[in-house]
Amino acid sequence: MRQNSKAPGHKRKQIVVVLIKPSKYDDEGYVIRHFRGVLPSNTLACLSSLTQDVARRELLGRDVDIRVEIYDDTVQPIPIKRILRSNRLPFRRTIVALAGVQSNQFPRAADLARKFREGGLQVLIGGFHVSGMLALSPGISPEIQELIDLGVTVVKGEVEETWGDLLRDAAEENLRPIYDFLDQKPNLYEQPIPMIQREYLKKFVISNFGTIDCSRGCPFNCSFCTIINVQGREMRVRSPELLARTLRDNYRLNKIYFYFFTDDNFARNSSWREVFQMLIGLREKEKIPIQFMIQVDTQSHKIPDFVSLASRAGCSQVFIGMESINPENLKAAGKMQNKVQDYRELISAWHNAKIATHVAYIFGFPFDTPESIREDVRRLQNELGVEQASFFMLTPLPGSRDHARMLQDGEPMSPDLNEYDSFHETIRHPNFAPGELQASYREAWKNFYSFDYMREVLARANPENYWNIFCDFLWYKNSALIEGGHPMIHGFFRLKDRTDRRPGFAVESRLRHFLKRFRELRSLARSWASLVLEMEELWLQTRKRSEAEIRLLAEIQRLRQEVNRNLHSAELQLAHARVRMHFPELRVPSRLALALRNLNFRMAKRVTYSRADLQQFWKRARTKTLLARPDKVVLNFLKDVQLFLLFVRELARTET
Ligand code: B12
Ligand code: SF4
Repeated sequence: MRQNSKAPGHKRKQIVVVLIKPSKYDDEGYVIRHFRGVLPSNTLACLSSLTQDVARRELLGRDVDIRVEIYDDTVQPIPIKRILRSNRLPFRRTIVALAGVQSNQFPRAADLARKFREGGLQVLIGGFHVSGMLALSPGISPEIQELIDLGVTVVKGEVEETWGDLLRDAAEENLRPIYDFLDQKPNLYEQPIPMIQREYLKKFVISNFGTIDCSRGCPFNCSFCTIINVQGREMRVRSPELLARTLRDNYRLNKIYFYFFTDDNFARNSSWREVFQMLIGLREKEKIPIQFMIQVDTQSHKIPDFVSLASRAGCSQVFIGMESINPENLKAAGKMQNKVQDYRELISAWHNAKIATHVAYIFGFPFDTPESIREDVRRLQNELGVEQASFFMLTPLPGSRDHARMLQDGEPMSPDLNEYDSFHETIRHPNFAPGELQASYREAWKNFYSFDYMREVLARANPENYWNIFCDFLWYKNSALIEGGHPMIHGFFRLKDRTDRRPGFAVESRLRHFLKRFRELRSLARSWASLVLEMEELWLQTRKRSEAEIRLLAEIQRLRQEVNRNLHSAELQLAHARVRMHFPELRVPSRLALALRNLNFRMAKRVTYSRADLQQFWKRARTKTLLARPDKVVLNFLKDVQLFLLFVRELARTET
């Protein structure tokens, strides 16, 4: 965006702020990027709003135009050459800000930083890796020092109150190697709210979906947590009025009404009541159909009115920091607020409010074993009945007490930060052989998201939530079991840029790369086909039926019984002949013609149940190809296509 004021007589200065959210590398050194992502970056939205605010307030002077460009490496290639070229004009300065860089994204961010520095651009890096690492580790760690030596500016902490100063230093080409704002935590109350750009959202599966952090910090003290050491244990909140204004604008301008409020613990946001009441007002008075999910702790249900107001305010799902069912593990992690004996009451409280529960669950705590992991998954399903679980492997994340202690004690940890994504083994666990934790972790995903359990969850789902949960299942199964990664990292349809490979991995020849990709895509197509059929069956067995459909089916059933009771076989034959007479244009065997006429009628019945008989037919047809009757093959194929189209139509109708 640009400022309007013009200083006559001389060329206006331009500052281009390029905000880049780096991705990470996969195990083969390719950047993890998808054709469509699932969750847009809140940090990009946040820094973009802050930059626009600096421009609006003319903090760099009246004769400076500020333009902001955002790039998300997880869903688009970074046009490095174009960005480098944009800095060549004498009146323009391009500043690259590597945004919200987590530890697992640091190696990728460092490679991007190197390329921009080689091209002479000013580069800044911020986010949880540098902030967490510098907050708890003594001195500057080697990977951060390496960037500083390259001339990259490292920013520790949050910048709501200082972004203008940083941009001014950059505009004057006077950036310092390190800025430390950790002890100057900004008051968020009146700060600009993260604003999502419509164009950016088009790169995501759901384009009416936004992220906003309504508060920062958490009062608890878990040993694996980085948040408390970067954003602090004292809560800071955003103004509910400003939030309301943004939500209204997002709805009116961009039709965004589904949110992930990214607060680490919304239950400890001291303004939760005001925020919920504001949301209730938007829903009930202004008819803005806001829906959202929040992250809460395991004591949240005990806060008077919290659950009931969340429900009225449009909460459809809570992400609960459960982490473990074993009290010994919770004690070891300092997660004293989690009381296993309260878990059932916690889950029922949210269920009674018709809000789906999604638990965060960590494997790799000291008392875990391969068998205990299996048992935990069973208990999550059978005893607690949670709709969803996200599994993580315990990882000493830089910025956490666990990491600082292990560093100090010289305990072995993976030297590759790219693996600090919570689905790689980064530490040795005495109860697991190397690779065994990884195998148990994978098995947990498979067991939890089994067909039978998903069916059980969907069969009892609140109809308003049915498609949210259904789509989550699709997303989770695709990410964890087909892509072999984590749903919070993987989107849909993996892209691989042959030439953009992690240093240390050779760039393959075109032919080799093409053949490899071909094999990968072939196996992906197979996995996708079986996933889609599984999901179609899940839908058939659990879909919510409308009153009208239930009445229609009952009526059909009644008619059938009446016909069977009252018509002689001769009369039935006559009826069949009449059908043939009414459709003379069809020159196909009469049996097939009749079957085709009946298709819609039969579909109504079949849709209600399952495609198990079709599955059986295709299985038999595959093994005894020559015995399969061609008319049945055609008919069943048509039925399958029709079912599939119905399924896709229903899926496409879901807006969130
Ligand atoms: C929401 C969230 C997610 C969402 C992401 C949604 C989204 N894309 O926005 C989801 C669920 C997808 C997710 C996934 C993961 N997450 Co996450 N996530 C968060 C959470 C809770 C909030 C993020 C947020 O919105 N913060 C608000 C923004 C504005 O804060 P910020 O990014 O820190 O930016 C501020 C400053 O750091 C600074 N800043 C940031 N960048 C820059 C750059 C420059 C140049 C400057 C000057 C300043 C600056 O300015 C900003 C404004 O003050 C954070 C914890 C937290 N409280 O931040 C964890 C957190 C960032 N996630 C974490 C992790 C580990 C992950 C996963 C690897 C885990 C996993 N397997 O799920 C994946 C990685 C996926 C990915 N590609 O991002 C860790 C990172 C720790 C670390 N040391 O790396 C955190 C800190 C939580 C934790 N467990 O400790 N996450
Ligand atoms: S409850 Fe969650 S956010 Fe709070 S300290 Fe524990 S892990 Fe961190």
